[in-house]
Amino acid sequence: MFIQGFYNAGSNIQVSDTINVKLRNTVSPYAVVDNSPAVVSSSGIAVLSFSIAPAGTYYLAITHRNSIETWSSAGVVLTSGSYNLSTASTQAYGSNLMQVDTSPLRFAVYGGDQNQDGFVNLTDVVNVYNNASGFVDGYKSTDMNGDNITDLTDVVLTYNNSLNFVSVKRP
Ligand SMILES: [Ca+2]
Ligand SMILES: [Ca+2]
Ligand SMILES: [Ca+2]
Repeated sequence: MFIQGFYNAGSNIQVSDTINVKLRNTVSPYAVVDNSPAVVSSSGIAVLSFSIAPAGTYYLAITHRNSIETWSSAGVVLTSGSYNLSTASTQAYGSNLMQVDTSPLRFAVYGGDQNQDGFVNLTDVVNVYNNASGFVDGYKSTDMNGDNITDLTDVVLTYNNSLNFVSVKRP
């Protein structure tokens, strides 16, 4: 998987960061069965470890500090070994991925959800803008491209996604 602002289409790699993946039942209310924190690498690989969930089929629900929560398009057989969220937008529920590269063709989870409420909207834009005004540095939820600085670049990404009403899509 790749993260919108963290991905560089020129170098074909991304800034590595921490994510979290929940296993959720495939029937309503899609209860959380297990959970795995992980680090997604610069090449988009995250190794997950689930010790609680029995064998079965589950949705994957992926979160990241400032990305839109993104679900797999359908249930995934837990023992299948891997799931690729980067090859097509349809890999995510509701096709909720954006294309970030043409060569190779790659899709990423949307950034911009600074406050992790499932929507990219004016609240996120204002929060990012406030930190950008102060040139806040370090590991922050307002840093949308992972360069450890919150500045206008991060505001623009958030603003653009808010214009497109980017939000969580889930069953
Ligand atoms: Ca490229
Ligand atoms: Ca938000
Ligand atoms: Ca930044």
